[in-house]
Amino acid sequence: MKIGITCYPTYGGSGVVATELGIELAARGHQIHFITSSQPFRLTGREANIHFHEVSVSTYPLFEYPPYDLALATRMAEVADFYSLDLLHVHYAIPHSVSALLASQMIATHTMVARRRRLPFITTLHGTDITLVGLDPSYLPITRFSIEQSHGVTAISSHLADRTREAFGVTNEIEVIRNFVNCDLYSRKPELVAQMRPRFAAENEHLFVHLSNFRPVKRVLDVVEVFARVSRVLPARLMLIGDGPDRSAAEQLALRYGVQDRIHFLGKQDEVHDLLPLADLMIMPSQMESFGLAALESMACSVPAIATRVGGVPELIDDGVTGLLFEIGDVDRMAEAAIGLLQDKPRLQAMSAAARRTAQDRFCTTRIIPLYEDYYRRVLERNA
Ligand code: GMT
Repeated sequence: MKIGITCYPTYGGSGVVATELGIELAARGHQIHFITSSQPFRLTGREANIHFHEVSVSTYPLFEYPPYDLALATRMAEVADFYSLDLLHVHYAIPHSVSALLASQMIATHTMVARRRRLPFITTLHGTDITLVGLDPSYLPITRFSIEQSHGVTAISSHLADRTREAFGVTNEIEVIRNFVNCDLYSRKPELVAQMRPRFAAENEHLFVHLSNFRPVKRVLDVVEVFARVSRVLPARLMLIGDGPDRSAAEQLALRYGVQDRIHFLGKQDEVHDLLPLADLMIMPSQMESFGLAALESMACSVPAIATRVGGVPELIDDGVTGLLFEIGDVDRMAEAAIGLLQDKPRLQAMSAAARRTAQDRFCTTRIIPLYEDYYRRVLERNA
């Protein structure tokens, strides 16, 4: 198949999923065209079967807000026409599904009659496009409209599919295809851990990790709260991977607790699969997670997560078996549980192994990518 993929190419779970999906589909022989504002950060640009089309937005003094969504729609239609794409797959509804709808209509009414055809588009919902941004009154009607107009809609968890039906009254069928991880790339390789871990923690120290875009919804301050409490009892270090609006507040809090020297602020990192396996535990205390891709990536590396019981997280983490779940903001219990787990090595080992097994058995690319391929075929058949 020839597939056009659009996503936010910068840091963020939806961009990661879209890029990894494109890479996996290309490896299976599909022709993939990324149509995005810049090259997705996990792409090297050297992958076979992958093409990248940059969307450039020309400015004009009159434009207070350059119309990216229109430039995107135009580029989508051009690429679809030139390369005879079979379908468009957009990740994150706002504004991508609106642009895809326009592109689809442009192709259906092509000025050259012979080139008029159907161009189905699929929208994958990731979370904040529904739970935060999508519910904003200025975006809700158009988000609902573009979801309803999509030829296919997928959501990354049952929770998100339910939320979309409830909050938007969407009647379209929503296919649940959960997030996935490449279990070969994301795995604990003992030689690499032995070589790299000493850079972040001494032998007697426990190592925590957190990975996010440091937006308020991630509650990065709770990560520092938990870590400060654990540090009073056990020798420990923390790797904070990512960057965003709450980074300086996290730095200030670390200073207040006097744990700043025990925290590695690593900023945005491309090779997180090398860093995650170094840790003993991940902390993901989010206010909301429609899935929690960061926790899945860490579980695949045999690192269980201390997380919050929100959104789609319970669909990923089996509380007490593959990780531990808490109420939002309950940093005391999270710290207490982390200390207990780190002091009980056999239990931690069992949980790490169970986390890895879950990633392998339920969320590996080998299991999830065929679900997308099958869904594409069904959408194409329906719209032949
Ligand atoms: O919250 C983020 O990290 C950004 C956001 C995005 O769309 O980039 O993430 C959402 O999509 C991820 C990938 O599907 C999910 O794993 C996250 O749970 C989801 N975030 C929220 O629902 C807050």
